[in-house]
Amino acid sequence: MQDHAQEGASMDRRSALAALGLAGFAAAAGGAPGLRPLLSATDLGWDAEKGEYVLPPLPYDAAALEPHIDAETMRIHHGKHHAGYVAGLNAAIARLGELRGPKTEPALLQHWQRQLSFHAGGHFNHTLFWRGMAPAEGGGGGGAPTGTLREAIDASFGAFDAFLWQFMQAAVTVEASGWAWLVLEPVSGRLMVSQMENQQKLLIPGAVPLLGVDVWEHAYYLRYQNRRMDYVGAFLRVINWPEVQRRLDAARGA
Ligand code: MN3
Repeated sequence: MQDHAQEGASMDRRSALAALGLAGFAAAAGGAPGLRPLLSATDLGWDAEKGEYVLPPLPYDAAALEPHIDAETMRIHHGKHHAGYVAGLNAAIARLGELRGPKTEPALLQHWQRQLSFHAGGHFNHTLFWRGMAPAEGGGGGGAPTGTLREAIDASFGAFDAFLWQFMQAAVTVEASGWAWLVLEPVSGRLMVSQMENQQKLLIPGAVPLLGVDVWEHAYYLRYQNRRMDYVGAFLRVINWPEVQRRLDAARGA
């Protein structure tokens, strides 16, 4: 009876996924729906031989986003903070590998599962973040989106300005540390703005992250101190809209 119920639930889930066209998508993503079409294993620094991640280099010089994002912040943010998430992710993967078995202390498992979630979020978010920016004034960053991305923004928010307002408000009002994201909600196909607390909480499950701004204080405090709004305004000047368009195309399977 119980087996039958479980089988039924499993079939329902499969049918639901198939109906949403997500079954192949989720399988291809290897349990990380929404991410794999956007970043390759190489982009993420995955070393299959060692079975661990290596911090990927910045896609540009640390000073490339000056004066909007300063070089010192970029160096510390990438070389210390992002590196810390990579190290934490590798440690969590290794520890969980050692903790397999029925006699593992549940609280210890829970600790490392939480570490995995937090540090995987930190690594993936930052990898998307660096590539989501480009130098302003002729370097590809800033301006406004065009093409099908602009059409999707207009259709989902009414106008580009309305999107910008929602995105900035989401970024400025995150409590303590977190992110604001523009995401593709895969079932409705709509673009939405979502907040994230820490590195992993609140984001819509399955949503495809198209553009994120890091509003942890480590992302802006050296240059902007407590003026998060000024930092978010500076971020808008270096958004790599062609990369956001590429992510939207990848997410849609274009
Ligand atoms: Mn950060």
